[in-house]
Amino acid sequence: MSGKIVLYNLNLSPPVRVVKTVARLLDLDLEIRDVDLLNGEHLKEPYIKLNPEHTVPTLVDTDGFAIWDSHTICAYLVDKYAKDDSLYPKDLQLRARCNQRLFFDASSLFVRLRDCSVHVLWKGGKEVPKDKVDPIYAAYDILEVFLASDPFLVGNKLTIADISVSITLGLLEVYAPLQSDKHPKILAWLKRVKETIPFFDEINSSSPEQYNKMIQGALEKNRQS
Ligand SMILES: N[C@@H](CCC(=O)N[C@@H](CS)C(=O)NCC(=O)O)C(=O)O
Repeated sequence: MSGKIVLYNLNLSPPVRVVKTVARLLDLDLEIRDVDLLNGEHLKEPYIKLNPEHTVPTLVDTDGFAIWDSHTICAYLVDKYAKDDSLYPKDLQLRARCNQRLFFDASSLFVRLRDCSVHVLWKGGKEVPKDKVDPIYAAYDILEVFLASDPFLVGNKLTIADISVSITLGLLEVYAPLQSDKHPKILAWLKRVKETIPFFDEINSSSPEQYNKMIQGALEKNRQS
């Protein structure tokens, strides 16, 4: 055991960057171990033994406890290491609302992003069809409602839900750019999240461009084949 909390990493991955952002807010010193997803390292031992779902991020705490899924990891880190509960409130109803937003990220936003990625990167898609882009815009409409009367996704304070959702949106925008006339609440909230986390861009800003390059390159190649 290294004595440090270990994070299994892929820089481009939104859920990994969510954990990195939360860990930095908590002042945690992580040992970063890259996982070579392109060459299938995540599908083999020893990684598959650590996390049978073979996803990144996986976190291993200093006592050897292993946990994965960014939402679960962030909740765990705040519960265990934060000085207070503001990032993941203990109040029953605030926590329920925070969980609802986290599950919205996991079950709606991230799934729609993965659908588009799989279509282009693994299924040879020559374009991203409307039936994959429309559900992203439908999710944005729901987010506009979540943000109708509060500055953050759970009331007036930043929580791990804001971090998860904002980072997923960074890549979703590659397929469905936000529009100032249709998504004013989301755009104002994104600005607020970035202002609240001074190092947000340091961890997250280069990935949407890199991801966009990868997707445009794959689309180009798929069109030629
Ligand atoms: N719900 C998970 C999603 C994690 C996920 O799907 N990560 C992708 C990279 S962005 C991955 O590891 N894919 C490899 C695989 O599913 O085999 C989380 O929030 O951590």
